Amino acid sequence: MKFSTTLSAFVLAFASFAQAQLGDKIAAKGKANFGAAADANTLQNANVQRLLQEEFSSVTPENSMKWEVIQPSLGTFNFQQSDALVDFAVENGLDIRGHTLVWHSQLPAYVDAIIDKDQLLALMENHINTTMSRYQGKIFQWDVVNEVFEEDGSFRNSVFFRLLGEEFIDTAFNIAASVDPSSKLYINDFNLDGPGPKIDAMIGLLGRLQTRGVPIDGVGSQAHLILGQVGSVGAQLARLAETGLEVAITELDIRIEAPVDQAKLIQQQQDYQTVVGDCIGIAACVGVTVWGVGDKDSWVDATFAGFDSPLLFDDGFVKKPAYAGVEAALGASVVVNPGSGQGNGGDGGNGC
Ligand code: 9MR
Repeated sequence: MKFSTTLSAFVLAFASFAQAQLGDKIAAKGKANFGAAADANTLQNANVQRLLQEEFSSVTPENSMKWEVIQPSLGTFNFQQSDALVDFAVENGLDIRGHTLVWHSQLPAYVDAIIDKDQLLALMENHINTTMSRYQGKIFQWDVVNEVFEEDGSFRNSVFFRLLGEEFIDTAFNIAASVDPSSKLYINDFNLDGPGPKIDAMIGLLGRLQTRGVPIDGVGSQAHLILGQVGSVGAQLARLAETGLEVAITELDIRIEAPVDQAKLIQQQQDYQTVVGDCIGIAACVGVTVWGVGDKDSWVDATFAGFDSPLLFDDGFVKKPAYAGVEAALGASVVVNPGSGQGNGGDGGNGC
């Protein structure tokens, strides 16, 4: 009896030692995190909890720290969902990326309706203060402002920009830095994956913020990508890194146009290897977060008709070939047969 208990303990210990842990592997490359988005809703699934524990080193609240959830009506704060995520992360030793404090979307109507500059400033200050202080010292990176640019590089016509101009960004970072100096403060955006006016505008802004001494630490490239269209990601990440700030891939997914077949899944494996490899190859790139654990829970299904299967684990939370692509990029082993989805000498593709 005692022997078998000891044996099972050994087998368990060995099994967990042998498990591929993306967080550990990226740490061995000198990076901070390999994370995934989750929230109380997706955490209800035991597979999501297990994979976060086994594979990832950080978690981003997919929705629970957004303004409409935290402060749905003026002065009424609700931290129930974000607390659940933070508690899970703390219990399981996961770092947390805070997302997001000042964003035009998922913003209650009472904020959008403001027309007085001072009222908006006071509200922003109170929202950032209240939210950040609750989790002070627990959030290693915060997306302080999110998605400030239109595709043509002009500032988005949010209530923040309308009333305060570009300076709303300075103000948000200054407040954030005063609340939690231990957290790295980020600006985050999508479609920074290819050359064009949007990334040019971002790089211009980052230069001005630095010149003005704004306490910004990093820029997040969300990287919501399309199968076969990842070739320019590395060069653009390198341009962001040239600003001297740290960079991170913050919301990675690579969506596939239906019908999904094996050839497309293998292309996706190569695309994941390319993109994660891009971060590994850039010293200032500190980590990668994928926007969800399993395909089943991804925003892609609900948002892009005809697109599917963007993540590392399938609808049944089984590893996809994409997982082996990430492992290969993390240098765990070499992909000797990119067609098999498990030709990495490790445990990629074994479905656990
Ligand atoms: O994944 C999020 C989805 O559940 C929400 O419905 C959506 C609402 O805007 O936001 C999604 O997350 C977004 C993130 O917060 C910011 N970058 C784009 C992400 C995908 O839309």
